[in-house]
Amino acid sequence: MSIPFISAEEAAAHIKNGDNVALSGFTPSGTPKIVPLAIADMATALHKKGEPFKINLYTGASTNEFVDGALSNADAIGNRAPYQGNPTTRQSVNKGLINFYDPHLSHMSQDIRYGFIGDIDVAIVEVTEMSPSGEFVLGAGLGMAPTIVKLAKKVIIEYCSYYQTSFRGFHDIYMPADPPARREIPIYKPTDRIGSQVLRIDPAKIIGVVPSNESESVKSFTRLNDTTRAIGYNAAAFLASEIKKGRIPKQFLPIQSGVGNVANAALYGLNENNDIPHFQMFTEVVQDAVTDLMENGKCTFASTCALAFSDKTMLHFMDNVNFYRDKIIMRPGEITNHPELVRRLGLIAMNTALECDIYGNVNSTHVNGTYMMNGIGGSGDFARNAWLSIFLTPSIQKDGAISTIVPMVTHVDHNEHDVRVIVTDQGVADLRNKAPMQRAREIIENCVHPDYKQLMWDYLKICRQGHMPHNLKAAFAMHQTFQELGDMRLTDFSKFE
Ligand code: 0RQ
Repeated sequence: MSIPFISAEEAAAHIKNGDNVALSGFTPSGTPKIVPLAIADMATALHKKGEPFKINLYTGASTNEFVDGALSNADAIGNRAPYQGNPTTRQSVNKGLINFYDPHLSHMSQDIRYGFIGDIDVAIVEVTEMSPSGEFVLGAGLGMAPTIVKLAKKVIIEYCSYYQTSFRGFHDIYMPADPPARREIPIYKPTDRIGSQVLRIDPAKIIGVVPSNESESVKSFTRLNDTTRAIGYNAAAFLASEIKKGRIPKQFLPIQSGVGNVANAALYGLNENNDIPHFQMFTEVVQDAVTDLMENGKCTFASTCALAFSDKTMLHFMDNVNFYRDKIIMRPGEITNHPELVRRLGLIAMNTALECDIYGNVNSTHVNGTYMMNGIGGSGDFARNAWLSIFLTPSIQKDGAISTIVPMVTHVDHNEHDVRVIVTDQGVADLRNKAPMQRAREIIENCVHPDYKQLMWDYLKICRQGHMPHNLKAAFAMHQTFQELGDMRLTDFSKFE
């Protein structure tokens, strides 16, 4: 059966108002680009004619300007899940224009298979190679590709020819059976391969192939500064001391690290510490830092869902692709983030907090408990099940007007039962085997910025006695002071005595 080449506009015309549309890719690599742009243009044209048009958009994780950017600018997203990082989508989510559902990333594919999301009307998948028999080589990220092409009623292929070298061989495509038939996922070390190098799609479902020549367009990371460098240094020094104490095996354990500037900096910290042995990664995403770590031999292997490299690093990767062929495997997000594997492999998980409280609860998603930043992503998949769950954050934000360590977090993503270690630029709080008051002292002494230390002790003085002392009137006083006066340092706890 021959599959026709069609234009992005012809592909978009197959998508109807209210359709559930699922995309390949992850943060945002491997995400289709020009068909979503054409859908956005179609939405704008229909809105001008007074006709309603919104799709429900499901992806592996965050996307890019082509997808979340263009579609939210065109007011063309109704429901959205999971994880986004686009400023326009974020605004629309916070204005209530988009219904944003924020599940753990490992749940998303199975939620679709379990029927929790409804039928998938159209799947749009970016591929980099294809055969008429329906075998496709994916690109720089997988996300939910295997599940969505299996379940979607129709599939649109976006065929990307931007890359001059082949991704063939990097993918390990595997979909678990659903309960009651599910068995263990047979990965016992990060390098194990369990699936197929190609994605098979029923040709009868394919509407057509849209040619594209777009790069991933991942923006470059902010350069390391004193704060992020100190976080990386502290995390690495802590892990090195754990190896010395025999609480991490001396051959080390696989590393998981999240997205963003802070996670990128933590990897550089591991790179620079000579007491950290070379290591493997079992993670959902690799960022720019990993190419440096691989090229100097510090990181020997990475199992990931996506290569979230900036364009410059992606070109470097492609120029040196043969060096990386036996060092990287890309798998669906359902596998990279699977709690069974996180627990079995004994990952050291490093994710990022917006704020932490003095008892070890972590907010990674909602500023002031209200304003959605990006979403929980995979952090919860890893935090609960890792050998060590570490949360990283600068001790202050916005030039010191915000302390990221607060009396009570305004939203809980990771609770005190899952968070083992907190690392800031100030130091490390080891929360293991400590009661709440012991944790509070550890966090205040080691992690709080000097501008806020006395305020934290002041808070504890006005708390009611109990297992986890709090003063309910004052628990959010620092946040309220920031909202009213623009600086948490102006908080006065004495008025709550
Ligand atoms: O604001 O953009 O205006 O400068 O948040 O903060 O310090 O640059 O850190 O890029 O590492 O992102 C948690 C958002 C951190 C991210 C978060 C403001 C701050 C800045 C970004 P500006 P930084 P990063 C991986 C696994 C989800 C959980 C996770 C994230 C902006 O890492 O989304 O790790 N994590 N998931 O000023 C007000 C606070 C603030 C604050 C930071 N307390 N109050 N603003 N900011 N703390 C993801 C996947 O699984 C795909």
